Amino acid sequence: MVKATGERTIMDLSIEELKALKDDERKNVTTHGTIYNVRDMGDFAFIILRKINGLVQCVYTKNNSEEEKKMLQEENCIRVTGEVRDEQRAVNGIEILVEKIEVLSSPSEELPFSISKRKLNISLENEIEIRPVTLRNEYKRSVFKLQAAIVRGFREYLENNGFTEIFTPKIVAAGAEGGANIFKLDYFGKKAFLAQSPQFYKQTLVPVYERVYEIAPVFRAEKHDTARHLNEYVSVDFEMGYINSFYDVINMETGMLKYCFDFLEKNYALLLKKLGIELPKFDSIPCVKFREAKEMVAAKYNRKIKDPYDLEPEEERLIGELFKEDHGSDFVFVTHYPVKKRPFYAMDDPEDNKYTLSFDLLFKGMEITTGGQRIHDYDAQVKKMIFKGLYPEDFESYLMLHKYGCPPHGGLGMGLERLVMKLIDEKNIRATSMFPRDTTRLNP
Ligand code: AMO
Repeated sequence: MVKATGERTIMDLSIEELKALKDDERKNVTTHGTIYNVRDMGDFAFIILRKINGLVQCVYTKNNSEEEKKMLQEENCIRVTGEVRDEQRAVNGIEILVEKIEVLSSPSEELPFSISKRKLNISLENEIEIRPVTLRNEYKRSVFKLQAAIVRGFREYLENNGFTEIFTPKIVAAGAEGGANIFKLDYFGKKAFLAQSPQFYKQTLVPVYERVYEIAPVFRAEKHDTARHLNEYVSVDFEMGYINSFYDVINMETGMLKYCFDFLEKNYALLLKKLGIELPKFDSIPCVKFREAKEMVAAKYNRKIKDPYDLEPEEERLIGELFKEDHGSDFVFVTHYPVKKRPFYAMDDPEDNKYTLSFDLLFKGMEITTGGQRIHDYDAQVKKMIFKGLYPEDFESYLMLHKYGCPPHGGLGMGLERLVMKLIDEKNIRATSMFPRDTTRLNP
């Protein structure tokens, strides 16, 4: 009888383990990977192997047989045995002098083009069509490795700060964010929606856990195709109780970003190098009120204020430029957004009830986060719902939070794809969504 013990049964060595082999262990080493690229040098060839955590160079002495040609085909999955030696010119500083290659599997068709170039020379549109293949490109797969690494950093920070991870429903009975960008579903004859955010649930869980977070997909039926909107994106949400003001939320986010960037530098230096990223360094992030930011931009760039209630993308870009110039900061918190543009759960500013105790975080001139303090008082919440033209009876389960008591609280939602997009200086959000969903795309 086979018994699973949980012990290591795949004996392949990672790149770190290959590098750490002692002199007397370096002969007759076996490792596996996919042939990423073959560089024919005449008598010998460099085989670049794509492994779990990077590329390894193998040196293979050729015999020019037909069999060899098949064996060295790109995307062959192979097991290779040979001698490991240091080679500073090779990626990762080692190479394997090949003695034996065993082909484990071969593609049935050759790739439409070589995917081993640093950046693929095709349009984003075409590249997305064949993402199952282009993700094998080392740069491309590094982008999504970075996404995963950032989430690890955030998670570690939030856990260290007492947050509990939650998993909330994505099929819901009511929209949390208002507006028309909500997907409708037929749920066994009942009207249902795809969650635009975990807003109601994360607030509901504040009286339970005090601090909660969720990193999960959310859905927006945006009808327009822009370079910064997806119909499904990953939202990094947290919510915290007993805040004194929304500045506590702002501070938590600043701490989270600082921690995450340090975490990346400590644990993913090679990845950052591969992507050519310089992480922003900062001790603090400047804050500016919405109205002042608008006026500053109008004055400095000689622009008319067209929409007094929201920031146009161009205004965000200019605020980013202005704060980079004047404060050397890639980040800026824009605070106190107008009531008119904020959802019903946002708390009004007691000093001026046309504005809310809310904020956006702009990074390199683009909104990446929205957050703020929420209404925690039942009567105030019901009143605000009615003011916004909503029916409190539609929100019965959400309102239990207010009815049965909850602390002053606030939180935020960050678009993960937008953060990565700005970090790697991509112009289109589809470059940082693994399998993007937009108005025309359900595949791959
Ligand atoms: P909001 O709707 O502003 O706020 O969304 C929060 C953040 O999510 C990102 N984002 C998007 N990313 C890609 N495609 C989209 N269509 C898209 N829409 C939004 C942005 C944005 O800043 N519940 C609140 C958050 C809160 O207050 O806790 C909310 O969802 O980066």
